[in-house]
Amino acid sequence: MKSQKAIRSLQRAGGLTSYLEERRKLVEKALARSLPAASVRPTTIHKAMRYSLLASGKRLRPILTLAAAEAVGVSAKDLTKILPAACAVELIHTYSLIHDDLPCMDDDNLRRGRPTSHKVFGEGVAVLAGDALLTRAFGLIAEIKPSRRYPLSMILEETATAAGSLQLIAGQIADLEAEGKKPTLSEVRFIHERKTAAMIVLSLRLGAMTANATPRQLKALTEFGGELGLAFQIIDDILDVTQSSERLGKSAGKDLKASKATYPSVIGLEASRKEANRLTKKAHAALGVLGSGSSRIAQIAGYLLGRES
Ligand code: GRG
Repeated sequence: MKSQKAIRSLQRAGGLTSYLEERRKLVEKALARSLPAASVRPTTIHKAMRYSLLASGKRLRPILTLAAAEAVGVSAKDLTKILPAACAVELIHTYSLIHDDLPCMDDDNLRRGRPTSHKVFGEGVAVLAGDALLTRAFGLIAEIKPSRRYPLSMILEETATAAGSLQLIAGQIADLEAEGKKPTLSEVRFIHERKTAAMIVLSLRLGAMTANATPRQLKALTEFGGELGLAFQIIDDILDVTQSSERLGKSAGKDLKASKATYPSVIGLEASRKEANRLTKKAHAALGVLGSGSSRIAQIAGYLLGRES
């Protein structure tokens, strides 16, 4: 695997750091506009929604939505039309984090460097803030101006499937049921593909579909997302073991304590690193048909492999 130093110099060379920062700012502004102001009644729910959504997330998913659109030809100045889709995936992701942190699920105190929603607002409000973010996400989907090839009904159906009982919730329930057991590698993979990769695939597909990608381009980005999503979760598993809570902005070492289904617990740290590396290479290979348009998205995959938080 490339050294951290080599990865960082690669990023600097390609201007990835400033690209990510610019896209993050664009997303942050759109997210702030996507919800009612904290002063709108009932203020508690809007404060709670904004508290979790506007905390310091990496914004990986919405950035991937924008980057997928760029990879199939949308120019930087036209990205505003992709923002409703980008924000929708971030709202769904944030809802899932709030609910995952609840005492009846992972029971966590720290998220995005802050006390979790239920610690600040109480469990009832945290449940409702998650519900309201998920619901608002579908409101944002309705704001998408669909492209010629992909009607809004298709975008809606894909979003509902990725967030529903066959994908995100399937992964979460399998994760809950695997706790304290000794899952096989294929069971861990089942969880990771649904809990994490499905939302990453959705992020890319929404960007590509809104940008009228050709079927070949959409297929390539879908394959890329599947490999990247799994690699991303394996890295997340590794960081849980190797990094501090301070660095991650969430409780580190929890997977081991809660006997969670993770790659390191099944195949060990070194084999997990190798697997994340292998999947990232496969992800890069999937981008072949996109040509030079995909260079940014390929860089993002390399960056995620080398991330430390
Ligand atoms: C409650 C329906 C439901 C699902 C929960 C999101 C989730 C599923 C569980 C949270 C714990 C976890 C390990 C999820 C896998 C996805 C993941 C790595 C989330 C963290 O994503 P980042 O690192 O977080 O992109 P930020 O805060 O930067 O957005």
